Amino acid sequence: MNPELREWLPQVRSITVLTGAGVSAESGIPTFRDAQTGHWAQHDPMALASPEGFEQDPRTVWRWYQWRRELIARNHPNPAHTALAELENLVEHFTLVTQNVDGFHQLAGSNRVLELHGNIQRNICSQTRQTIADRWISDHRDHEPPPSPHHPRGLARPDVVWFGEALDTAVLQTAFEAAASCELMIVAGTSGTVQPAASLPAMAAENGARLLDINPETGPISALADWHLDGPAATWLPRLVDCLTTP
Ligand code: BJW
Repeated sequence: MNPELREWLPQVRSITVLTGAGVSAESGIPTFRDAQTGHWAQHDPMALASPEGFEQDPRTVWRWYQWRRELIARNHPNPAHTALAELENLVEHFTLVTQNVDGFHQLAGSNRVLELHGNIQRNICSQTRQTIADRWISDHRDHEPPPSPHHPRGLARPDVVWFGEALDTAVLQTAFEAAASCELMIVAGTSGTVQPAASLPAMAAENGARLLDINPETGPISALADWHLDGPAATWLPRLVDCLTTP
């Protein structure tokens, strides 16, 4: 690790972390844009992750999300998630912002997670966005997707943010504030291509934060970053925690 980073890290009092799909890659969850294994290598993003795609073919979209839910249920958080849960207790001001919908940060023990793109485990009505109880979904599981109890033309859909949909205003505002007020922003496992999440690192840098990018590839975030740690998040994040816990 860069000696300057190693020396500075213990003095940092305020860290905001932005995570993306790469953080769950070592849990066996595919990323979106990996050329070989990513979801978008096999599927058109607009067909599966947009309101228009759902309207056109709700069954295919529902089945894709059910497949992902089952994959998540069979897998577990990895050392990257665990390290971030530990980091929460080691820094005075700590905010974890994630684009991931898998809930692995919470499973690993992170207490406060800002989920920018929602959570795949919940279902909402496609017409009213009201939450649909799990019991209703399992009682209507022979329908793909189940109908909504809230609207005659509504269908159940995952409570995630699709392309063209607005992010939760309060969650996004809190994430912006955390980006604008931190001393260090750690960006791990994201391609930095999807807005508005991708604007958080630049906002942090503009407000004087230093940026640390953790990714086996280089991209727009590494170009902006003060440090790029080249490799998997599950390797580097535990090492960062070691810097704070090992004298
Ligand atoms: C590893 C690793 C390892 C691998 N360790 N790293 C401004 C400019 C241009 C476009 C727009 C703009 N503003 C809005 C847009 C449109 C659009 C957008 O950004 N499009 C771009 C793609 C061009 N944005 C939106 O539509 C957003 N909505 C919006 O802005 O609404 C405005 C509005 C306002 C008011 C009213 C109405 C509307 C919504 C975006 C929603 C994104 N949704 C998805 C699906 C979520 C649900 C689901 O999971 O199914 O979110 S798309 C997908 O991309 C998912 C992810 O969260 C997101 C980001 O992907 P991520 O996490 O970066 O993954 P990858 O695969 O891209 O990268 C993985 C990285 O990991 C790689 O770098 C690897 O190298 C690395 N890696 N292994 C560490 N072991």
